Amino acid sequence: MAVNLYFIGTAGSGKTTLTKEFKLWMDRQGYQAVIVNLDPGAESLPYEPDIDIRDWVSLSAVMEEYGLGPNGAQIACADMIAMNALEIKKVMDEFECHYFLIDTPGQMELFTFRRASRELVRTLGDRSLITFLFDPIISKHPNGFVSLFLLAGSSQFRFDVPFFPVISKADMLSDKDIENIQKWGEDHWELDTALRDEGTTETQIGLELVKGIQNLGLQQKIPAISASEPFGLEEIYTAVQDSFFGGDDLEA
Ligand SMILES: Nc1nc2c(ncn2[C@@H]2O[C@H](COP(=O)(O)OP(=O)(O)OP(=O)(O)O)[C@@H](O)[C@H]2O)c(=O)[nH]1
Ligand SMILES: [Mg+2]
Repeated sequence: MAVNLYFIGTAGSGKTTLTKEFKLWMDRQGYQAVIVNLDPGAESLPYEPDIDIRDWVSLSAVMEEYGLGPNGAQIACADMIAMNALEIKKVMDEFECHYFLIDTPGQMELFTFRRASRELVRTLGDRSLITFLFDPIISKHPNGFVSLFLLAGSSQFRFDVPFFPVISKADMLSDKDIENIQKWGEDHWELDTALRDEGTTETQIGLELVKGIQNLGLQQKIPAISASEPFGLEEIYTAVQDSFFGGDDLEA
């Protein structure tokens, strides 16, 4: 049974590029991966999807047919995608592969916060893992990091599947930035101190939120990866293998 590996993150965080590069990485290791595009609004993609949601639901067609603007149409599309879940699953079952790499819509709330998406993830397979991409530019300030951490936490809360955060596009960050973000992810005292040092008017709210993060036990190591260099992609593979196969490698 294949693994369904979803890439989610805020707009422009690098989901599509990572989907493409992770597929190339898997090809190089001799593992079989199939790309599924779940973004009905994608205009051009840097990869050729093996399964493409636009064959069932297209944003531009929904806008035209129902006279909706782009946001209203995205919401309609999210529900239509879920209604087509069994059909999509049937097509996925025709492929023999180790992983399905699933690229998700730019506006992540359409995927993450729609009830239909939870059903979709369930229908598409029993072995699912979500990789949450932390945008590097937002993450490098304590304030932005707390906001993204909470977004990651609330996404995790929406799906009952293993969840694996990564700092994406880490080639855009200095070693010091990466070190800071990783410290904040693992140690709430470090984050607390960084927020106080940043000293914005929202510091008090941030400190309360950090307490929440601590109480929920959300702290964890956040590996730094880059799709363009590329580096760190094997960390995602290792997380998947640890979650589902006790850390054993796939048979190439
Ligand atoms: N430096 C750098 N740039 C990257 C990397 N990955 C993606 N990008 C760039 O970031 C921009 C957004 O990348 P996408 O892969 O389209 O991001 P996305 O999350 O799929 O975007 P939406 O679907 O529109 O939300 C593009 O200009 C990419 O070339 C990376 O690892 N490093
Ligand atoms: Mg994209």
